[in-house]
Amino acid sequence: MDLRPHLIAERHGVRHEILVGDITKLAVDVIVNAPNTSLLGGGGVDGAIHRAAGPELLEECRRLGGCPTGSAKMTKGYRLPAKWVIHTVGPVWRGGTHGEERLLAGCYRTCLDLALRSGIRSVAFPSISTGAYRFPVERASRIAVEVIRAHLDQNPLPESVLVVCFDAATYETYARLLQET
Ligand code: AR6
Repeated sequence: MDLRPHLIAERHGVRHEILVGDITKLAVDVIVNAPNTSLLGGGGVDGAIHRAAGPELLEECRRLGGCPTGSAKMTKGYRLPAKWVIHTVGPVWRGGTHGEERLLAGCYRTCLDLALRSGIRSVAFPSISTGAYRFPVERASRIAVEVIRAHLDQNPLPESVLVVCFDAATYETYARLLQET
């Protein structure tokens, strides 16, 4: 399999890419977390981010009072190489008839707007909702790419946007989509 980064968009000579890896290792301004509405920790990417950031992250999350699905809140990155974490709660997939697509688009849009307002230059997203929340990766990847491209077309920040896939199947789905569009 070809695991090289794939292009989502290019603006002012900067490539916005999809790549394979562990988001907790990236030294970007912001990594995005995919927690549940309590923001008090869990498995998947959420568990990995809390383990790498250390217990101070959970302490700050406790003070945030949760977060509604489709919305986002920002904390410090503590022991992570990333300076900040944006926590956004993706929808649980319930067959597609409960506003899941609109809510997932809302996650990407809210994170990018928050990054813009905070002067953030580089952001890395995981594939939100496509793990424990079972959102089909193909639909989720279309939504992610559409919202990211629309934001990049209209706004100066963030300058760099990455989508980090943890497993080969997710990466291959994104790569296929990006070859078609
Ligand atoms: N780096 C990048 N991506 C990762 C990493 C990592 N270190 N670890 C996992 N992924 P999930 P969700 C991928 O389940 O579906 C939690 O318990 C993973 O392979 O983390 O939004 C929360 O507390 C998948 O492709 O998030 C919530 O209760 C993607 O991240 C619930 O799960 C998302 O999978 C949220 O479920």
